[in-house]
Amino acid sequence: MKNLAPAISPPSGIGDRKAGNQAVLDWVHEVELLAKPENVFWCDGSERERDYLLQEATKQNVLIKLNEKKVPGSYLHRSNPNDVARVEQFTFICTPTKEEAGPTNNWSEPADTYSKLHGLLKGAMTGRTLFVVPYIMGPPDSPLTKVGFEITDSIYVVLSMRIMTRMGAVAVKRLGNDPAAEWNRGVHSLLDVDPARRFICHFPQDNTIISVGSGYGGNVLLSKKCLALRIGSYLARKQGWMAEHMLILGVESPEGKKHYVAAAFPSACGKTNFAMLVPPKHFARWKVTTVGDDIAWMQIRDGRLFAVNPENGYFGVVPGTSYKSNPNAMKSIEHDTLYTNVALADDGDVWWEGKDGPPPKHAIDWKGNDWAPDSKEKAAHPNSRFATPMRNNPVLDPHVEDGEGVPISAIIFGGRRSHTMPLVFQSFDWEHGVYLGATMASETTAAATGAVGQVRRDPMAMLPFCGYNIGDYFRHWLAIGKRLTKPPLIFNVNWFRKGQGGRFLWPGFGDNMRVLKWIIDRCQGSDGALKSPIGWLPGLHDLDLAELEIDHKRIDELLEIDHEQWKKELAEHKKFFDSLGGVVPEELMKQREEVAARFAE
Ligand code: GTP
Ligand code: SPV
Ligand code: MN
Repeated sequence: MKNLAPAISPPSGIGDRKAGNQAVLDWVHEVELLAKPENVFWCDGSERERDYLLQEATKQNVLIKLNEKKVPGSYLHRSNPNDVARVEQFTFICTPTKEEAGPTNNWSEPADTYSKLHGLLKGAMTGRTLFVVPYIMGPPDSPLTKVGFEITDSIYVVLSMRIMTRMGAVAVKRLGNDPAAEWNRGVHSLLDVDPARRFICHFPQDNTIISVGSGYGGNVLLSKKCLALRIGSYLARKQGWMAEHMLILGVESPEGKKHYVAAAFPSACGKTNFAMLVPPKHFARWKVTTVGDDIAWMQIRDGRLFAVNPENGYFGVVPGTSYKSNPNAMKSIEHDTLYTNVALADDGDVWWEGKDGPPPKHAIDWKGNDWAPDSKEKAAHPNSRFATPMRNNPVLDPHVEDGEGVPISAIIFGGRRSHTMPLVFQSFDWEHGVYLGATMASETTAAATGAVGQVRRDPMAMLPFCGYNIGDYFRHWLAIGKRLTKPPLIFNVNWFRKGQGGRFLWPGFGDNMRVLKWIIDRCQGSDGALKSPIGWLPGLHDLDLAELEIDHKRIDELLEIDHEQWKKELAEHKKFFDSLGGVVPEELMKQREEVAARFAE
């Protein structure tokens, strides 16, 4: 077996024991006794430590240094070809009862699961280094911020966590010495990267995550989907806040009026792109800024929702990213970026499908094989990713570090739907908006292993990330609404509707500004909307389509509500609710009947 992570012996002053909290020290010691690493390395987040780890990772061929002139400070990692995306079938919520995990999660009994995982971790780090990564999720002074410690035997995970979280001394300081302080325990081991021994397990009651057998993204950066969403959503319900799979963006009008919106789209459905949107020429005096591109933690203050981005970097989809589609992402990933599973050009630059310019004549593909433009295989994996610090983003919002968060004017749901769903519509009220979120669906993507392009219900884009019973999650949304005196307006969008011939009807990307503008108009009290059975829709003249070459027929198609298709859609909503086995709140069942009744009017 290939040695996945040989032990390293850092020079003195690097990797020394740092955490003062006895509870953390005891836990690390326990894992150490179990996994039997060659040595233990405490990360402090310093530049010296980064330089040392990069040097080691390159030496071990875990990372390849890219051309310093073309992509300064950047590296390429290739994951095992059997390990390129999240694995929902191997992801478990381990609550005392199956009911607590609910009908949408894989459940596994906690005691049995601990025992199985401890068996797998026994001696698993022999000859390897055990890294302890202290980190916080959220701005350092935010009341929402959470402390986590991730133990890992992957140097790639450590270097990714440096980008994706606020890592090192800041976390040790925030935790303090109180043995009863709340902090998340995360244990990750590559084992031998065998799908048969790949388990991503969450123990919400213990604030614990154990992930084994994978080295890829959302499976192993335990801060992200595991803590910030699955454990986060569990804590959020208990503590009265919200943890959501949402981007957060700021949008400022030429008059200087600024709004923030949060949007939940499923994986690989456009969050990063929307969060970094560059308005078209006609909107040149509008400014869009990014607070977050994947996760929003929201709390109630003065009857309003305020959101923070718990992350410190972006773990974004690479293919399709270009100066045309997302110039701000391109500028962000020009330097100090960790690429996973893209192609390596002969000049040490990176390449992927959809990048600007012609493909290189020869490259090494994501699997490490020779590649040429006429190759049948893709050069970059469809779920290849960049990890880049959010500070690289030229349109980073100035309030991204505000601990109290930014006030949210609108919540947007959306997914990939070839038909049925119009470009945009607005819910009648919060409860109806929760129904839109609860019944949303999307065609599956390469972000998770399994078939691609199949419509599945994905409530609030949280199907793979809700750490407890989805019925209780819906109830939590309804309860939050009751506490809000100035609730955000709720919308639904679909950039992906297709016309005859299977082409996207809407240009998308920067032109999504036109939809955003209507949403902002509505937040400011505009009455430019038409009532329909599914909600408020913009009339043809309510959308600013100036300088867009699109004929009115196409806009009609984009906004069309086809009664036959909606009959099927509503039947699907019923089927979905029924499949959840009685956990869906009465209010949402009633919402469905009301939509059906409006169609019958
Ligand atoms: P995760 O990181 O997996 O949560 O994905 P995400 O929701 O951030 O999606 P992202 O913005 O990375 O976009 C995923 C894919 O959708 C990319 O290939 C984009 O090019 C494509 N995409 C994004 N926005 C649009 C759009 O407005 N129209 C079209 N047609 N494609 C889009
Ligand atoms: C997603 O799948 O929604 C992602 C990528 O953001 S991962 O971090 O791998 O989950
Ligand atoms: Mn995501």
